[in-house]
Order: sequence, then structure tokens, then C-alpha cells
Amino acid sequence: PAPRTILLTGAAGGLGTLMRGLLPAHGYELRLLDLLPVEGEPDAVVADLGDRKALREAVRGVDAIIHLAGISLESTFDKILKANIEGTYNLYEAAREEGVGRVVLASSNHAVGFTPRPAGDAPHAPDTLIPVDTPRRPDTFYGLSKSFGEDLAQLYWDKHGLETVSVRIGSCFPEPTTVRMLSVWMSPGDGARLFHAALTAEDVGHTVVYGSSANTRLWWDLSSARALGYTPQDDSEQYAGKLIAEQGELDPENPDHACLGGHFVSHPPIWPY
Ligand code: NAI
Ligand code: 15L
Repeated sequence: PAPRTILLTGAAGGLGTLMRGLLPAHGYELRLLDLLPVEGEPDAVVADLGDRKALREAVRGVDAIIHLAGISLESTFDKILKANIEGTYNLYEAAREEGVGRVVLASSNHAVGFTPRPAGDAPHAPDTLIPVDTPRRPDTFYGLSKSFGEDLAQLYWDKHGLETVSVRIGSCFPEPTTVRMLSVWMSPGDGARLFHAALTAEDVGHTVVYGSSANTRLWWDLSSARALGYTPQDDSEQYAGKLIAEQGELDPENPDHACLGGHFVSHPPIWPY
């Protein structure tokens, strides 16, 4: 049977708030969890990913989990370790113990952020798009934690038969706000469509997909996402004229423009480690 009751972690965050609004129309009942109270949702579970008992209770009885909670930008290694690495491990352990069959994991383009973007003018030829099996090249401790999450997902599939779709999200915001985002933007509507496909496709094992809209300036290969049944409906190109007039085209000589991860590649480590 199709999954119906979903635990949405990170429900108070930006993406969580967008998905809380959009996923019910795809037929889901959401159980919400976040470190912070979720506005207007008194039944949301307020818990830290470090609280294994709370996680165990929160996952009990759900059909699947969409795991968005965690630190979503670069931070100190210690904070990333706690929230993203240990926190994701705690969630998978809770899912395994409670017999939850599938996780949709918010990975990130920053797991492969040091990968050079396709050169030249868009649209890029299909054989130049970055494939999902490109070697991981995290651009930050943050990206490293997403790389860990993908490996953890693979381990829980191989060892325990717990399925995951790891979604290397580009930028999911209401509108693209930078020229880079013309290539990596995922509209909220397409985000909900992709999560729906990741929840309902059969026999995913551990599947890695990029998460973006069908952008004219796309840098990566969406075929593994499409194979789940995802059909993106949006394209950032309608924003291109305005953003390029304001910010200029990407400069191949600028290191912040050269790789998938954008300015994360030159982000200095945050001390203390
Ligand atoms: P956000 O920072 O707005 O939301 C993250 C939420 O996680 C927050 O509400 C926060 O309170 C919660 N959280 C943090 N630490 C926690 C802990 N220890 N226990 C419980 N909850 C905790 O981030 P956003 O943009 O909503 O992203 C959601 C997820 O998607 C993150 O995992 C992020 O890395 C990933 N992602 C998002 C992208 C985007 O474009 N929004 C792009 C790529 C990945
Ligand atoms: C991410 O992983 C971040 O969570 C999000 O805030 C954006 O910075 C996004 O990547 C991006 O690459 O634009």
C-alpha cells in the first residue's frame, strides 16, 4: 500500500514549512518534529535529534520519514557532528527498531560541491551533465555530513533492508535569488512532487537523485529522479533576465562560480573545529 502517514523532521525550517503546506495535497498525513516549536502546530513533537527516546516514539507507526532536520549551512565540526551525523544515525536507528520501511533523506548538492560545473553556455548537452555517481567531493563540513548521510543510507539498505531516496537538493526556495540558482533551483511545487515520487516509487533500495526543477541552465542529470516517476513542471528561466541584469553572468574565473557548490567551496572552516 502507498505510504500515508509521514514523519516530517525539520518541520519548523524553511523547506519543512513549504512541504507542510504542499504535501497534504498529495494525500499525506504529517507528523511533525523539530527542535523548535512549529508555528500553528501544537501537536508537533519538539525534540532534539540527540534524544533517542523521543525519536523512537516519533517514528512509531509511520509509513515513512522525510528527514529534513539538521544544520543546513556550514558550521563548526562539533555542531555538524551532533546534529547531522549523530542525529541522522539516531533517526535511522529509531526507524530500524520501529520497522519503518523508507526514509527520504535531505542530502545536498554540497556533498558533491567541489565538482566543476559543466563548462560553456546552457543548455548543457546531456552527456556533460553531472551524473549521480560522480565521486563525492564535499565542499564543507556541512557537505561532508550529507556525504555521511548517503553512506549511512546505503548501509541501512544493504544491512537492514531499510530503503532511502537521498535527494541532493539544489536550492529550494520560493524563487531563485542568484544566477547560480538559475541552474540549481527546485521550485517548492517540484520539491513536493519529487518527495511524493520518492515516497511512492517501488523498490528504490538506496537511490540517489538530484533535486531541482527542469531548469534550462541545469548542471546535473535528473534521470534517476525521473525514473522514480518525478516529472518536474517548473523552469527557473523566467527569472534569468532580471537576475543576470542585476548580478551579471557567472564568471568562469571566479572560484565561487566554478563548482556545483557555489560560494560554499571558498567558505573558510568555522573554528573551533
Ligand atoms: P532550515 O535550517 O530552515 O531548517 C532546518 C530545521 O531543522 C530547523 O527548523 C531546525 O530547528 C531543525 N533542527 C536543527 N537541528 C536540529 C536538531 N538537532 N534536532 C531537531 N531539529 C533540528 O533548513 P532548510 O532550508 O529547511 O533545509 C532542510 C533540510 O534540507 C536540511 O537538512 C538541509 O541541509 C537540506 N537542504 C536544503 C536545501 C534548501 O535549498 N533549502 C538545499 C539542500 C539541502
Ligand atoms: C544547501 O544545502 C543549503 O541548505 C541551502 O540553504 C542552500 O544554501 C543550498 O544548499 C544551495 O546550495 O543553494
